[in-house]
Amino acid sequence: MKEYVVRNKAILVVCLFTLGLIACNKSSQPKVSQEMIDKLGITHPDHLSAATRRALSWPEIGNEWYIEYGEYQPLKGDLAFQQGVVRRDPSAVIKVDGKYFVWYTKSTGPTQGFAGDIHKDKVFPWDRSEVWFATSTDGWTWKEEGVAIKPGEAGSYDDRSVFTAEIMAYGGKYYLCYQTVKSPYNVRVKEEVGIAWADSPYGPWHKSDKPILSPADNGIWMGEEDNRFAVVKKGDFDSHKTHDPCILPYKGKFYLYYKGEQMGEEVTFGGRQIRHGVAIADHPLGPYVKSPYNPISNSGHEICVWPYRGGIASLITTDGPERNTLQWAPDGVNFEIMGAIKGAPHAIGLNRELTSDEDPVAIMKWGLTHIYNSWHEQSIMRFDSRKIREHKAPGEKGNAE
Ligand code: AAL
Repeated sequence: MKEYVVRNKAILVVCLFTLGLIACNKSSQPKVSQEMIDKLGITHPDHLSAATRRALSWPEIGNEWYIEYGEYQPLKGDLAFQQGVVRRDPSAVIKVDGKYFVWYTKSTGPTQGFAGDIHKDKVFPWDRSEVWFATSTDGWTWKEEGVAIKPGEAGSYDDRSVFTAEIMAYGGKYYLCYQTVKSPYNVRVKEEVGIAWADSPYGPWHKSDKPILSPADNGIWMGEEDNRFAVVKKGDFDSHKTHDPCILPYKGKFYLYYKGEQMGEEVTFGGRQIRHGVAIADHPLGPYVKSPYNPISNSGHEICVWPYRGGIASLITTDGPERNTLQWAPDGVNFEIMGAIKGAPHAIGLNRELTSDEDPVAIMKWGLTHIYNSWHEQSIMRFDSRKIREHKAPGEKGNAE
């Protein structure tokens, strides 16, 4: 009798184990509808590859976030390429009283790097720069209007260079945020964000007397040599530099999106270790408080964000495993990949007039970008894009849509 009970117990255990395995297997096997089997062309629904499992977990198979950029076109008038001049990092384009406005980094003279005398030289194309602005009636021919923001007095936080500006028109006022560097511009210098405001896009601009955003202060350099890769502790994703600021009014607050650079930066996934963060304020001028969810991207470079359907969309370029994707965060913080692109213009200045809740990428129809003509000269160009609608041989009938 005892033996019988033991044997039965053993059988029961084996049965439960087997059932468990089947249940486990079943639960990790996504339920596949006949419609999906047909749409995705799955041959054996009981043998799903890792790629097919991923495809089945996509929220929906759509095409609306997919675009292709055309060849960049040179601008005309004062923003056409000019020898010996750097014009780069265009802000968003905004329209005021029938005229387009853009702000950008401007500097002149050769870029000498860090090998010489950093107290005299221009170390980067954006060193010893000012923020200038231009206007246009058609977005092609531009008139340079003059300087908007100059570096501050010696000793101030922005005494060396001001650059990479973004514009926000809000409540009848204009806000320019931009990167700042304090002298001397060495490799380890920490870069901050400044802001200025005006009643008219023509200025005059009032600058804040202190930065509105600074790098996290929790990395530790190793040694005294001016070397940004040598660290005892790397610190937060933005422990070295806060770059590419862009403020959007959002949910009754102001969201300052930015790119972080980290002390002891590594090369990962074939690119620089670059991630984005956001800092939030109740007033356009701050104080801005960094989100506890930072970093909010694992890839990217220059910030390119726009409102879409109650959330914020973001173009992620250049660095990290998710480069060349379009992402969307319904809450402005938690971004998911919505689409991928073959390649993207750098440092995009979005045409805010094209913002649409109907079409997530309408804003990409045209805008501004920059190219490197050389290390010493850069110029602003115009980009355009189109949706990928069909793939047909010449003369082929039918429509994929
Ligand atoms: C750009 C931007 C910032 C950097 C430099 C000028 O790509 O990320 O603006 O500081 O390069």
